Amino acid sequence: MLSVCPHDCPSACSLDVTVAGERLSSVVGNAAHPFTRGVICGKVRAYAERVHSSERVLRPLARVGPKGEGRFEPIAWDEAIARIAARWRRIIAEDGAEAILPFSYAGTMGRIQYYAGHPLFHALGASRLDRTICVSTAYAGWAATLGRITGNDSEQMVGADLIVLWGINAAYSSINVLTLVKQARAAGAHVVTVDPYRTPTAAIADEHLAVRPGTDAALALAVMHVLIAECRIDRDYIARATVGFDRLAEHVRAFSPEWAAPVVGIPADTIVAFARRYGGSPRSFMRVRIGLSRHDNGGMTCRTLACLPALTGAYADPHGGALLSSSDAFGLDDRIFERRDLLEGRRPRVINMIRLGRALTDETLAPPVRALYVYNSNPAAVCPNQTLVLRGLARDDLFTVVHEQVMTDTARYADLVLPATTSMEHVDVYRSYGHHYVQYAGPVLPPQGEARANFAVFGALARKLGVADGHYDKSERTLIEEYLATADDSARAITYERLVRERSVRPDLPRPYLPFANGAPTPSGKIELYSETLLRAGLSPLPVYVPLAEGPDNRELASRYPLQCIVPPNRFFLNSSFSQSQLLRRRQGRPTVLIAPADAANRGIQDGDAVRVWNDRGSARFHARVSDLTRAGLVVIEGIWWHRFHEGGAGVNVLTDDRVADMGGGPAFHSNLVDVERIIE
Ligand SMILES: Nc1nc2c(c(=O)[nH]1)N[C@H]1C(S)=C(S)[C@@H](COP(=O)(O)OP(=O)(O)OC[C@H]3O[C@@H](n4cnc5c(=O)[nH]c(N)nc54)[C@H](O)[C@@H]3O)O[C@H]1N2
Ligand SMILES: Nc1nc2c(c(=O)[nH]1)N[C@H]1C(S)=C(S)[C@@H](COP(=O)(O)OP(=O)(O)OC[C@H]3O[C@@H](n4cnc5c(=O)[nH]c(N)nc54)[C@H](O)[C@@H]3O)O[C@H]1N2
Ligand SMILES: [Mo]
Repeated sequence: MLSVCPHDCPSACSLDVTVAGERLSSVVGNAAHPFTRGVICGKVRAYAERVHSSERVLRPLARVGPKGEGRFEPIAWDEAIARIAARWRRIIAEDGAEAILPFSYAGTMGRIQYYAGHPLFHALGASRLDRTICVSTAYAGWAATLGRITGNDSEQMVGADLIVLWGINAAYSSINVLTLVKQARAAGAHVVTVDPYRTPTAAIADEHLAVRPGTDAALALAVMHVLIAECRIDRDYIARATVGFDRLAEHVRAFSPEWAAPVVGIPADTIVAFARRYGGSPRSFMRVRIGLSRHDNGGMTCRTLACLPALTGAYADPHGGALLSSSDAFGLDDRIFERRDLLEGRRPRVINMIRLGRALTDETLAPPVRALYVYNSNPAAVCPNQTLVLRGLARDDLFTVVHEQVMTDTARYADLVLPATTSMEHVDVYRSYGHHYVQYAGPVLPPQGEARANFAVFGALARKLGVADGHYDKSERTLIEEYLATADDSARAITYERLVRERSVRPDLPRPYLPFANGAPTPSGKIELYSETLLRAGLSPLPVYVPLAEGPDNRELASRYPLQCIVPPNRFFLNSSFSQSQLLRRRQGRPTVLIAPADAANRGIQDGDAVRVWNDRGSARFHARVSDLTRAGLVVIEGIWWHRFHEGGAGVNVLTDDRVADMGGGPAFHSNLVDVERIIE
């Protein structure tokens, strides 16, 4: 039977699943799917263990012990719904609906279950959550240059002369990109990765540019300097598709490879060689991911990178260009799920999700957050400034409901835990941010225990509270039909019948897909090398490199915390999902910090030693992996372990800050200064 991987990953793989009796017995990649091509990650191959996990929440639970301890007793669904409705009614009467805060992200990418709560919370007038934790900063930067979140189709990289994997560890986080890269390489492409440490993706590339974190814009400016100085540019394309070239050309004269070398941490002649190779052919495909945007300067960095293919005309080449995300490649309107109309003109306050800890602990906030409803997310583990998040979640006067598949760190702080179905047990429609296929998946298993889908639970709450119930009376079929009815010309071919029959349908997009061949949907209609919009927002209208607020240029802080620390994904977890799996925890090993031999030697640390990593925000325990995969001055902590499985009980995000990056309200997860010491026991 076919299904779809629901997780927050650009691959949105088509799955071939086998069910034996009432149990999922195997999950493999759908060999017939043109993008998945039978290849899926190790996490999802182990999906049976997730669906039938001993950590599954199977009944509604009410807390009996202190918050965080995880002692609960079962209650009936009706009782749970009645308790929530009664408590919310009281809070609304006393403090208004803004005292209720929903908290969710992309635990599932399925459109129905992702947006299930929005209509209810809008109708109540609850606080709105600004869902910034992942892509907002990158997308804001990309849009500043290109106006729209799309790019050349990743399948087009096969045939490229050069592939630049910029801030993407595809071997861990989007395995299908690697399939394409390997194919392109076999056909002659030279592959360069740009990443602060030697990831498994860098290890298979022809070349690895080990940039210092947060300095990609400096590298890109120096590349532009060389391209323009040596006339390796496409003047026709620039004239037809861009604005601001003359100002950019004047501006980048100052940013020579010699200027960039000490900033970026790679030699000037390497930068020159890279620029020449990049400018040697418009057949250069840049696959950019979010890693490089998770810094104070992340929006400007993405905006700067998006300018590069415009100089060489690569955007118009059938095998060139750039892709950050394909999420707006065609029009299907999420607003039919989100139902902003139910706000009826009200404008409840907006709370940035990366500042959850502050929202829960700020005593001046009026009204205070008195009720939190968490679904599709595990904020106790994934939010920055974890110490503050946990302090907030531990508040005795906070009424917390967590709707979950598994007993996460966050669920342990709940007053009520509600059991959620997995994608194997409910219906949804999926689109991807890495490819162009729209997919449908229905249940292959009955709901486990008393689990219910998000849409059903919000429907029960809406009926009990007497708001927005009309929306929740719709069937999944009606919702999907309404969604497909919003299609633009290219997506019109996707009908409900076709989607259910074929499971995966590609909209009628041209091949090759070249959205920026002649310009871009910005205010000027062109690719904006110079941006009036950024100028009006108080930012530089031209691409610039801004040193990190928390980086080596912050001399005072760097004297106390001499190591930069980035915190990218690991191979076997997806954010904090799959940390519940004994099998995948075993494969992953243990919470680890990668440290260069020189930094380890200075601190008397040997491979495998227990170490403490700390800064002013907090301290957590890891085991050291001493290796030249990283460079002196940079430590790397991959992945997010549940606290329960983390020695010392604190996770990686005690080290990260809730500072907001330059654009889009997103976090600076990778801009951290820390120190490391051996734990002597
Ligand atoms: N296995 C696994 N897969 C995942 C996830 C996971 O947690 N685990 N998470 C999923 C989610 S939610 C997302 S958003 C996506 C993608 O999430 P991303 O965070 O974009 O992850 P990666 O594609 O691994 O790319 C991150 C890479 O960027 C690098 N990086 C960090 N700072 C810089 C910098 O300043 N410059 C440059 N050039 N590189 C930098 C990191 O070292 C890392 O190798 O992955 C999804 N897939
Ligand atoms: N240190 C560090 N922190 C990070 C990152 C990083 O790279 N490093 N990456 C950040 C990024 S990119 C992101 S996107 C965030 C992600 O943060 P989250 O969105 O919180 O992601 P997950 O940890 O995968 O947690 C999702 C939860 O949703 C639950 N879930 C799945 N499907 C359903 C459903 O249908 N219904 C309900 N009710 N629940 C469901 C899962 O069981 C899981 O516990 O984390 C961020 N945090
Ligand atoms: Mo993400």
